[in-house]
Amino acid sequence: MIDLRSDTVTRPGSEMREAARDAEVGDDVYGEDPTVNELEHRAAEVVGKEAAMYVPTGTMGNQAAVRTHTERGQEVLLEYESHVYKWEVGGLAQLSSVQPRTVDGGERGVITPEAIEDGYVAEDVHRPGTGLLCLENTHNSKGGSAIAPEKIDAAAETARELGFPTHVDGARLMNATVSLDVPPERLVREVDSVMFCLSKGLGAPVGSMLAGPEEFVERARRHRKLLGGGMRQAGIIAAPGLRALSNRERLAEDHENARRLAAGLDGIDGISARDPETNIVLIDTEMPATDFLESAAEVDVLGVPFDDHLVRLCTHLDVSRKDVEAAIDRLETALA
Ligand code: TLP
Repeated sequence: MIDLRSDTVTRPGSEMREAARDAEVGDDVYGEDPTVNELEHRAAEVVGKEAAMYVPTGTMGNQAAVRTHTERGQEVLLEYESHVYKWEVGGLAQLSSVQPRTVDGGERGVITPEAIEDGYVAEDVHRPGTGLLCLENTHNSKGGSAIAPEKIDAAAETARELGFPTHVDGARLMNATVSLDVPPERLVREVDSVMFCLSKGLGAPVGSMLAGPEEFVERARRHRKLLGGGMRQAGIIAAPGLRALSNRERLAEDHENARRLAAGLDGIDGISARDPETNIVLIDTEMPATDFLESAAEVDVLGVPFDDHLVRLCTHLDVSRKDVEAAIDRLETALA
């Protein structure tokens, strides 16, 4: 089976399993798990923020960030296909009682200063006020577009001038840094907080980090507890996370494989592949996406539907160049 559904499907290798087995642990709700503490320290360094907090999922990291940044009833500005808005079970409403105001970020999901100024709502006796700007990098629904630091800076600076903070959903931030050849701390220099996942292309079995100023992270810890994310001997899962932090450079391989996959598939009748910037390949299909995926599954290739005629394929740690070549051949045969 060549599983291209997501970069979340990777399985921990023996090094990660050994790290989990040998991890020093303590009760993390008391702040006493040395492995979690080390991971939080290292993660904060990687993104150039004062502090970081370990969370079990990216969703929890984003939702804890929204809850920590906002007050009930405020508006949150974000892209209409962003994960925080589209794929987190309406968490904005359910968990933070905020209302989203969506912005069209175009083909690559970039939110411009003009869009922020347009979407901004000043608080008064009638209006709730804008409490937060959320950006996404790479942008999943837009095919893993890697958004340049200048664009992130411009958005965050506009938000700051208007008086509200910026959070980056950087589930695949490390893919963006590798693709743009910019260090992670530069990419999030002007934003207030960032969430990034260890469990996607970096290959950890579980876990994400939420980073920002010390005071913000301390308040976010209360919301993590509220959301059920206060874990105990979490060093067992944080240890593979520490290993995952060293997997950043190898993401270039996934990007290279994605480019090869797109080029190979683009020649096939009935489908066209968009040029990938990172590890996500979007395929436009003449037939319904679900029919395409059924034919693909018959030849042991898996992907996910992103729209009626749009399929997403993801390269990752467990997909080799040989797998990519095999996927191209098999799909060509299946569609013939
Ligand atoms: N995305 C998953 C699905 O939920 C769609 C995937 O397979 O891509 N932000 C972004 C940009 C994400 O893509 C995801 C996961 C998350 C946040 C949430 O992370 P988890 O799954 O750890 O809650």
